[in-house]
Amino acid sequence: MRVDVVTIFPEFFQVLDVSLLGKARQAELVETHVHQLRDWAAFKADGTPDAHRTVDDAPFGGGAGMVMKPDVWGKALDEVLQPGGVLVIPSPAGVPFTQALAADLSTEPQLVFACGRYEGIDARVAEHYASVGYRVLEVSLGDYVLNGGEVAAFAMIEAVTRLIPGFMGNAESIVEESHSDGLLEYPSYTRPASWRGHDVPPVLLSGHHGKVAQWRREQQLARTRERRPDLLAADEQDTP
Ligand code: 6GU
Repeated sequence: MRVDVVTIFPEFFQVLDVSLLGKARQAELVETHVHQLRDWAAFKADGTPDAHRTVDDAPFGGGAGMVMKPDVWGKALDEVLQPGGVLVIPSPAGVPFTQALAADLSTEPQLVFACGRYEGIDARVAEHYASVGYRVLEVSLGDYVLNGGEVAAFAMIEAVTRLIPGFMGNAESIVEESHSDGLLEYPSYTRPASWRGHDVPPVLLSGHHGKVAQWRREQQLARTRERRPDLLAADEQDTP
């Protein structure tokens, strides 16, 4: 997989080298390319030089904040998007980013993250690339507001690239983790068996694999019902 990021803060993505993603890159399962959006803002739409390399402008219709200019994004994405590439636009107004979407994106040949700041990117950018045949997704991490798409893109890149087949050493640790089966993960313990007066649940020391598996399933259900009742099917919710 090839991952491209277009941003006015490319330095932010230097961390990509040292995160989990470093392993996938070493195994040559993913290549990352980070681009400075302002490199496509050296000239204004009329062809005259723009010493300020302006990427934003006031919103039509009025209101607070600035909107990122479609002409600058168009020049950038025309160069960066490859045939078959997917355009991902992090936005608090997007569809929810889920484990299922991460798994879906992990099989795409190219992901291009268009990181907007301010009040977002002119809406015609998403419209245009969808109209010429690209898969375009506006995606949100959750119901809270970040200053820009960079932190969200970073989280999505990590969630997607760790699912690329061959990335993780232990395939089971992906199968068992939270959300892959729609439930939260069970609690985990290691030595010592007693710590500051808190004991590891005795069933985990019993050596009885069947009882351990049953206990873990019960813990998953109890945790999910307590913390994330929205993840349970309607007929499982609010059961005493
Ligand atoms: Cl994807 N972007 C921004 N700016 N804020 C967010 C978000 C994305 N997801 C949650 N909050």
